[in-house]
Amino acid sequence: MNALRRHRALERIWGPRPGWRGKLTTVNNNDIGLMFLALAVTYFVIGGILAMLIRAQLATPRSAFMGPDVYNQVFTMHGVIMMFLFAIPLFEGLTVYLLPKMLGTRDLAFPRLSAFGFWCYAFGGALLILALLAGIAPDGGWFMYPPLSSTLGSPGINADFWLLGITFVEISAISASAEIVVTVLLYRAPGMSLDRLPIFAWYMLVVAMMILTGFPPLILGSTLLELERAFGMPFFQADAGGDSILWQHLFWLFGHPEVYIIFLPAAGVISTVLPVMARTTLLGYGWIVAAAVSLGILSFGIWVHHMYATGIPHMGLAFFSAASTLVAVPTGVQVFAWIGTLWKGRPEMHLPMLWILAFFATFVMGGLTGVMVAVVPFDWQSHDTYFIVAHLHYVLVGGFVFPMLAGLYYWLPNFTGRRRYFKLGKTAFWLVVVGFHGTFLLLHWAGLLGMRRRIDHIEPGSGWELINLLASIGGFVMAIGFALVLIDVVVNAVVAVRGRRNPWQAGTLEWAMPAPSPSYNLASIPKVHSRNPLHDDPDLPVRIARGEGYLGDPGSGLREILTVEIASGRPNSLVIFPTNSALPIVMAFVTGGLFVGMLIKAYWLVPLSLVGVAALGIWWAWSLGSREDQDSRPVGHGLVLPPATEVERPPGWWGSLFLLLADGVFFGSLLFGYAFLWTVAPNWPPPAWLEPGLRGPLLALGGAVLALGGIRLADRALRRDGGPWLGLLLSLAGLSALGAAAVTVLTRTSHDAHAYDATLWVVAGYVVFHATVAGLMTVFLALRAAGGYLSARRVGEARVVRLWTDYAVAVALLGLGAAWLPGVPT
Ligand code: HEM
Ligand SMILES: [Cu+2]
Repeated sequence: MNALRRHRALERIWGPRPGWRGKLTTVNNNDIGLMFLALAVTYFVIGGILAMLIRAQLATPRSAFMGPDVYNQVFTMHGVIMMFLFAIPLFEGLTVYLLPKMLGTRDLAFPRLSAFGFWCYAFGGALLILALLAGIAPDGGWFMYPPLSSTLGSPGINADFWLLGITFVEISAISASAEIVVTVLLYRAPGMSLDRLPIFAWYMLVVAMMILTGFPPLILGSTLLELERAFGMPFFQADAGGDSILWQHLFWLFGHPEVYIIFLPAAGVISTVLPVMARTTLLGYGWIVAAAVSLGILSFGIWVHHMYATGIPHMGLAFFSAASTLVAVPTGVQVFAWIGTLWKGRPEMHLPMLWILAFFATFVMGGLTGVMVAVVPFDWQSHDTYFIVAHLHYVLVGGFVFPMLAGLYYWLPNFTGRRRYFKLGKTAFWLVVVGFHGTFLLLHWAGLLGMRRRIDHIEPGSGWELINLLASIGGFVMAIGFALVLIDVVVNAVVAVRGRRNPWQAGTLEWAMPAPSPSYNLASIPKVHSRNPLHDDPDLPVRIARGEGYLGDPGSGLREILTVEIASGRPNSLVIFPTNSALPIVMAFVTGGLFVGMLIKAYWLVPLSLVGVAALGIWWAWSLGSREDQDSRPVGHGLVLPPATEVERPPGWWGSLFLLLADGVFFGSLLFGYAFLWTVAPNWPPPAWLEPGLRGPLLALGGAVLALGGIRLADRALRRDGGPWLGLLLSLAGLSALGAAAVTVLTRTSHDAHAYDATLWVVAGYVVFHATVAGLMTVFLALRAAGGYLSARRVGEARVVRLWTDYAVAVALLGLGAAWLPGVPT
């Protein structure tokens, strides 16, 4: 088969359906990645316009341009859009598009999940934009502190848009992250061991793990606040046993890691682009990986530095201040590795390199002011002034936007297959950089002079007028610069001047395919021997196109892809991917019903949507798998691999594992909240603890034994080719008992009397929910067994259900134990 016929055959297998329906049903990583990127850039433009409105308002004293109501919505939405709808999704889009290419594979691990994530993002974002246009957008600042955001401070619907819209968007971040982790671990070109991973993939792995562990506290916080607003469950109200500081803990448990979740992808771009621009290899690969991993871990320990002004005990202040300064160490390791790389090479001043230099200058300054505010007395002085606003923009714009622009100009030839013909880029660069420093360097000073953030006008005679005028002019210069970048990209993408395939002579695999890349990415999968496969063998792209790697024969007509062993990169199994489908968009739409139902207080819509999501989920899962054992199949080069449906731990098991990790962090945060209120909240404990009695604990213990034993019995029977019926029945009975045990808690407390009762309600509700999910999965497994989808070799699905059952049992015992224990002595 020649290269062109292979191309046509593969495109038919992997490509989207034609026309606009193709866009709605595609699950291909190239389409989804580009859609993510386009939407994120759109949000950047919207957020930027809001920033210009802010600067216009503050350019002159007592400006009547916007009233306080509108101003509050504008700065809140600016922060919200930039943090949640621009930065994270832009990184997701870049990863979804590039990661499979870099890893030498054909798509991400769960294509339908990526599509689902994208649509959740699109719908959730649309909700917020609608609110903005209707003038009912959130106005309590991007971190939404209660009581400003409680029904007391925000009686309208505004705050609900934040809580619901953002949670919806976060679902997409969590699903994308589970998928990124599994892709990096399992889906790579054979031979790509962990120490040969492209450095970008390492960063993506760390960031995805951070999202999985960092976002759940925020989702929990939003859930609790929304429950308080909708049903009067008083988690954050001091007079009913709650504590508004709990919100701050949950928010910053997310918020601080978020800073690194935004910075690390940018650092990944720099570690990828810098060596190529310097015509050398990256210095200290191992050190950089270690630094990224330790930054990921360290950043979770220091959320309290955002709360110095809330009356934290002195010991705590000292500890968190020291820990915050410690972060400078791994950051320093990275910066020195980059400087060393520059030193070692012969840097060429192309546009990506210019943006990297702008990043260096800006980010180092942002880092220095960061060390300043990590010092407690200084923070007390500068808290909530423009010094902080300036610091955070140095870090966010310098540490994220500039590196992403470096990446944009670096990968543009790869995205479009074109050469840059119009060269507006350099002018744009200078406008942005000069405008940026003109704005924010000055604003540090305004902050030191005492200008508070979030004020809607400045008074004449305050001494801040000139600074603000100059800062606003700088802001508009920067805006013109960004507009020029956009124009530059668009005209260069449209004007057809074909470029060379690998203009920078990079060594990583994303340059080994035609540009723009075909839907299947690689015509055949190469074997990898080093970190820079294209430097080992410059002919590799041609040989890949000729089908000389693995899976070069599209004869089966199926979407075939390889998995590898995690550490060694040895080929492990053959996976058949699902095809395009409307399921993800429909499911995202039905999920949206849940949020809209809460928003417009049409509560009947909520259970209805839940049932819909469950039904669609079952349909989704049902369409996978196979009804008969399959033989191992040749994949080329004499290699024969078993199908993934017949390995012990299929990709779906790994996916579940990481989703459960996020779920476990959510639950852990819930228990943290319970313990926190218990130890510090006023009016706590309430007069009476819940006494467990005998019925509840017996139900819980008996249920746990039955569920754990039953699912194992079923597993054993399956492996002997027997019927799993008895085991599944026992497990189902056990899960029902667990659910019933949790219901005894619900019936003995009233949800809105006191924060204590409200917390127990959430804990018990969580247990009921997970027992139900595991129960549904057990029923599903029984139906699959009856339908002939399981056998002694096809045990993967049973393993997945066992994982979820074990999790449900564990959280039931922990959660109910925590609820009952204080009542035991009474
Ligand atoms: C494009 C140039 C930008 C300009 C001129 C700008 C301007 C501003 C200004 C003046 C404020 C203060 C509002 C106030 O306190 O009343 C602000 C707040 C903020 N900005 Fe930006 N910004 C820009 C880009 C960004 C980017 C790229 C991000 C994040 C990735 C970002 C994130 C934030 C956040 C989180 C806040 C705090 C909002 C709040 O207090 O609730 N900004 N911005
Ligand atoms: Cu922080």
